[in-house]
Amino acid sequence: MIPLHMSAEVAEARRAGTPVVALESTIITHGMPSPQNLDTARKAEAAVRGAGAVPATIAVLKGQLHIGLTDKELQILSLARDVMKLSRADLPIAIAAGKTGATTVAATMIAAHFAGIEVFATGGIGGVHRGADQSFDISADLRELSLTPVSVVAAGAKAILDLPKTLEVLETFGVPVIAVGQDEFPAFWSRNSGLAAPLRYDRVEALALTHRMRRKVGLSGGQLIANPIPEADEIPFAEMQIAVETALADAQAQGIAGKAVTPFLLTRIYDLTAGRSLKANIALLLNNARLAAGIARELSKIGS
Ligand code: PSU
Ligand code: MN
Repeated sequence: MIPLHMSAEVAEARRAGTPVVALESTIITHGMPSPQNLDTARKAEAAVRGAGAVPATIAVLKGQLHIGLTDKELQILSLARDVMKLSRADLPIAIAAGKTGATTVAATMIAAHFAGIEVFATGGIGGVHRGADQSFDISADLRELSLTPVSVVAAGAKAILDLPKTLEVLETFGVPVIAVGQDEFPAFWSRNSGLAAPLRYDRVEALALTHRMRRKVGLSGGQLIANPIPEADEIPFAEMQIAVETALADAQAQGIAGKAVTPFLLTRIYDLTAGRSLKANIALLLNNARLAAGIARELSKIGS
C-alpha cells in the first residue's frame, strides 16, 4: 500500500464528486522566498475555494504522499530546509526513504492522477532550457504532459527557457497547448512571447470538453492550458529579457546544472528585478488557480 494521506476535505470532495484542483509545492520550497511563499500558497488555496473548488496542495512529508495539506503543514513546508525537489524519478524514492519533498509539475500530475484529480494549477511549467543543444536539459514536465491525464493551467513557460523549442517538444509529444483568450503563447511574466500558440480557446466549457474527449478517445496525457497573466500585472517581454540574460550568464559562470538550474534562475531574476518578478508570479498563479477551479467545476458538471 502506498502511504497516501488525503486531507479530510479532499477525501470528502472526492467522495461527493465535487470539484478539486491540485496545487504543486516546489513553487513553495524552491520557487519563492520566505515568507512570500507561505502567503502565496495560502492565497492560491483561497483563490481555488473562492472559485468554487477544493484545493489539494501536494507534497511528500516524511515519506507520506499528502494530497491536501493543513495550514500547519503548509507552514512547516514553507520553512523547511533541505527539502527534496521531486520529479517523476524521485517521487517513489522520497516516499520509500521517508523523506520530505516538494512536487514539481511532473510529480504533482502523477500524484493528482493517482488521487483522481483532473485539474492542476501552477505558475509556469518546466521546459527546454536555452543551450539544450549542448546540455540536453529538458524538463521532465514535458514528457509527463504526454503521459498523465491531468490538465495543467500555467501562464505559459518562463522566458528563461527556449520557448520555440519547448513548443516543438510539446508538439512532438502530442500535448495540446491551448492559449486562453489570445492567439499568442504567453511567456509567464508577459502576455506575449512573439510565438503563436498551437490552439486557442476562449471558453472554459471547451477546455473541459476536450479534456474529457482525450480519455474517451483513449489517449494518454493531459493538456497545457496557457493562461496569460492579467494585463495589470504583466512585465513587458523586452524588459524581462535583460534580467533573464544576466541570470543565464550568472548560471553559466557558476556552473549551475541539473535540478538546481530553475531555482537558481528564479532567485537571480527576483533579485535583478527587485522583487517585481515575484509580484507578477503571485498574480498569475492566483489567476491560474481561478481558471483551474472553473475547469474542475465544468468537469464535475459533465461527469465522467
Ligand atoms: N517554473 C516556474 N516556477 C517554478 C518551477 C518552474 O516558473 O517554481 C518549478 C516547477 O515545479 C516545475 C519545475 O515543475 O520548477 C521544473 O524544474 P526542472 O526545470 O528542473 O524540471
Ligand atoms: Mn532540468
